[in-house]
Amino acid sequence: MSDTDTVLVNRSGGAVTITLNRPDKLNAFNDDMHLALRQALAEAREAEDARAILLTGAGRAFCAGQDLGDRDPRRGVPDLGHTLETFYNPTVRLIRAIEKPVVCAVNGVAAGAGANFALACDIVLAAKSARFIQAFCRLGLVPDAGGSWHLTRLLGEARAKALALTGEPLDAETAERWGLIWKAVDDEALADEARALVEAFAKGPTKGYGLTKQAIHAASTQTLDSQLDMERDFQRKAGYSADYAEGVAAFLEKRVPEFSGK
Ligand code: LHQ
Repeated sequence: MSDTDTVLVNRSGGAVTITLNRPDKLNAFNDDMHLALRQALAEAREAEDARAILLTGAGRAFCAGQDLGDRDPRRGVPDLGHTLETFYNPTVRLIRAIEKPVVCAVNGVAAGAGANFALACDIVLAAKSARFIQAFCRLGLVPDAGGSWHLTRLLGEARAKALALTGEPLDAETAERWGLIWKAVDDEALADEARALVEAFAKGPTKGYGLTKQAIHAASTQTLDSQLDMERDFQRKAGYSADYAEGVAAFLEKRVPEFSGK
């Protein structure tokens, strides 16, 4: 890890912290940062002893979306569909597919795809000074990185359209009130609160968390009937886990469970 790395990775016990690290550019994405983020996420997904992930940004911003200097039409018209297919979409799919909790600590402004990467995470905490900006409309673009999907599901069409068509910044406390994120936190408390949450997840029943994520993701497209079937199948799997045995034993023995994540 060096100061010039576009993404910093820190392991502490089962918690992996991934920090977007181009603070001079408000952590805007260049191609290198895309690939480094994807590699860090993929490694955290694969490592058995990595049990929870925290995504955050270095400096005063979380992420300003695409580095616009790298997709400047004055230097030749770029194929932005190719950019999404190559860089953005695989990472959004990966975040959603990780069978471990992914927490996002939005430490400052989150604009464009930066905002929408945050929304792809499982739990979003944001500093009260942070703002979410669907900046795409200012450039003649459409919300990407899953933004049109997450905004609509989380907020409904009225608010999703207003945010996307006006590009008006949404402050963290309103984002919490509207249900776009989990919690707005005092700026100076954000890092500690996010770390505590991820450390707690890293000691939790990882298999059960993974199945819970999958069930909730499926809920928006399934009927109640199919969802009940899925819950039955997932509960069967969870019931065979070592963590279920430990959870019940700990409850009955009136002690704190020691989950292995297995
Ligand atoms: C930046 C950026 C940036 C480069 C700040 N790029 N330098 C996908 C497919 C392919 C192409 C298109 O995009 C997409 C997805 C997207 O994400 S589209 C949306 C792209 N993002 C934006 O439009 C946001 C652009 N940034 C801003 O509007 C402002 O910087 C915000 C509101 C985020 C923050 O404003 P301030 O706090 O006033 O900071 P600032 O504007 O002064 O920025 C600080 C520096 O960061 C500055 O550089 P400088 O050398 O002058 O200090 C900016 O140029 C640079 N920066 N965002 N996206």
